[in-house]
Amino acid sequence: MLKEMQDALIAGKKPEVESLVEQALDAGTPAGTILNEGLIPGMARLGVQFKNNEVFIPEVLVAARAMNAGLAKLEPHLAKAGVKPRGVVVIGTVKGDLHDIGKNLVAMMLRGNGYKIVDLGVDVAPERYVEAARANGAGVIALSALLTTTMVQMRAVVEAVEKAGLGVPVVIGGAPVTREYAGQIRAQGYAPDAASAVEEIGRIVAV
Ligand code: B12
Repeated sequence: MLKEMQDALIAGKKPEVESLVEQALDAGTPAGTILNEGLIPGMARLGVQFKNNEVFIPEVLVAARAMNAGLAKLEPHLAKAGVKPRGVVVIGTVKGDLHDIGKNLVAMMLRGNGYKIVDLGVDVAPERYVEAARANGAGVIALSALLTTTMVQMRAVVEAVEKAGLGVPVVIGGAPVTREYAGQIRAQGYAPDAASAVEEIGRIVAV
């Protein structure tokens, strides 16, 4: 069923992805397995095809919609029951960047672990992070970037936060981003995937 889910995802068949996720849940498959062995490998396979020019932006967009719909079905099952509120995280994809699947996944995992999420969406300018963090009393600002050309925007956000004297830690992630880069731009945290994002943010807010 998970292989079928990958194929449906790659083909951008949103209703089929949704129904396969539901079927897998009904059959007792853990939400984490559906995510890590169904949806994410499907997106990874599509990524290879995209890189090799076997599929193009329209197909990838349709697949991304199917992915987000599948994630939405999984969300209640990824959430842990009875977790206490653990603070506010302002999250968004940086300016110039429209990739939102990884950001949505991180937001979802954080929500499932008791954080209140203020999701600013994609293409978010530095000052909007600052405003939202201030307005919502955020404990962390989380930034996503998927392009080598937009990851430089992360530095602009760190600088805007410093300039505003907010004192809110910034955590970054996304495929081209590394811990080393986080150090270079004075971001306080980095994580390579959504599960470690929860750990990293937990570590930072506990300090
Ligand atoms: C889907 C996709 C698109 C879709 C996005 C749809 C959407 N709603 O998101 C569309 C079609 C719009 C798109 C467009 C483009 N894309 Co694109 N896209 C992808 C693709 C295939 C998958 C990305 C994805 O969703 N992965 C799945 C998620 C789950 O993984 P993830 O995002 O990495 O997130 C995980 C971690 O990184 C981390 N994480 C992510 N964010 C955060 C944040 C925090 C705080 C933390 C802690 C962790 C964290 O946790 C996540 C979960 O584990 C990748 C290929 C790839 N292999 O990554 C190319 C890719 C990212 N795109 C690429 C390119 C070049 C483009 C375009 C420039 C193409 C063009 N010529 O126009 C445009 C740019 C548009 C723009 N301005 O943003 C390149 C980037 C190359 C580079 N290094 O700069 C890639 C790598 C493809 C390639 N090999 O060429 N793309």
